[in-house]
Amino acid sequence: MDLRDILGIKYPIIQGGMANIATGKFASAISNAGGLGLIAAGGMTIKQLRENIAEAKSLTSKPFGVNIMLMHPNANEASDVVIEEGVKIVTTGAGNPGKYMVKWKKAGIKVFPIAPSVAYARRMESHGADGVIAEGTESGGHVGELTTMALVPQICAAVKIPVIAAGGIAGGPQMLAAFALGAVGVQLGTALLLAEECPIHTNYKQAIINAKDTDTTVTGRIGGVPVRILKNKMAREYLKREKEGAGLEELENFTLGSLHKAVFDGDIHNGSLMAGQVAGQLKEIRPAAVILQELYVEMKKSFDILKQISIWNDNHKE
Ligand code: TUI
Repeated sequence: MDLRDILGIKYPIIQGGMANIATGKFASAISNAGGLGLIAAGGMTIKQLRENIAEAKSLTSKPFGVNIMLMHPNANEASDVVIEEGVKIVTTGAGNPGKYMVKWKKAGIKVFPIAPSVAYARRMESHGADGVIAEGTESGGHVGELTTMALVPQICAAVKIPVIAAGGIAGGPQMLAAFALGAVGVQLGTALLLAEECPIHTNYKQAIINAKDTDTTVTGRIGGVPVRILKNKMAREYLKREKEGAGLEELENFTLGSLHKAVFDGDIHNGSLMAGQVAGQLKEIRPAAVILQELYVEMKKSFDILKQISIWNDNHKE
């Protein structure tokens, strides 16, 4: 079960969905760099989704896919568009894609739902998913409860299909750890926000570069949808409203509008700067091809270093 063979890609790395960010141009840059690029249907109209798929087809001959954000109102229509446009790979997030699985499998689409728990991963396997993406709460954006460290091995033990690890992965040691936990590949989101090709506002990229390890927080754990973002004025305002008992709809509208402000206007104070806990370790804007290649090389180096530590020495004296 080598993800590179399953997907026809150079590195066992897939791009996170990233609604409002991952265009056809960006996805094709990731695919051309040797990973699996994904167009995020969330945040696009159906017309834009078709246009972005057409653009990706024109910009890469490598495999790419579409991520469908199931909480988005366009999800139903998007589930047909991927079939009509001959998309070969679909990942899903933020909900249960069960009702689409039969038609996707009939169309020959490989489906990788994002799973925040063991029960959900099992359900996806029984629906015929080709693999699951076990996404820990270290991730940016909409998150579950469990950490990658706890979630990945438990899902690996529960299902026979390939498991891809996500959340908290941006460097070689973390990618190596994902394989140690039983994953066959990794999904990167935050690390790819700093790709030269990533179309977010430069202020958003700079805010990630400036962030330290403790600079993310999760809004929506009490009254809304849990979303990990960089701490700023907007995050403080959201958490205050949430504590005061604001309703789900008010909070959701507040977040969605704010993502737009961050991505397009570069408003780092009022925008929702979705980012994972690895933001603190990211310091450079680099081409996607360099990010992916260096991650892969760094993972192999980490393995060599790991093999040299004395813990493997059975003759070690107490
Ligand atoms: O979906 C994500 N990450 C996202 S989506 C997003 S856009 C957004 N904007 C504002 C509010 C909310 C979302 C930004 N980041 N990751 C995958 C993910 N899926 N995380 C958690 C889940 C999930 C949660 C529950 C998957 C399935 C699920 O199942 C519920 C059920 O129906 O059983």
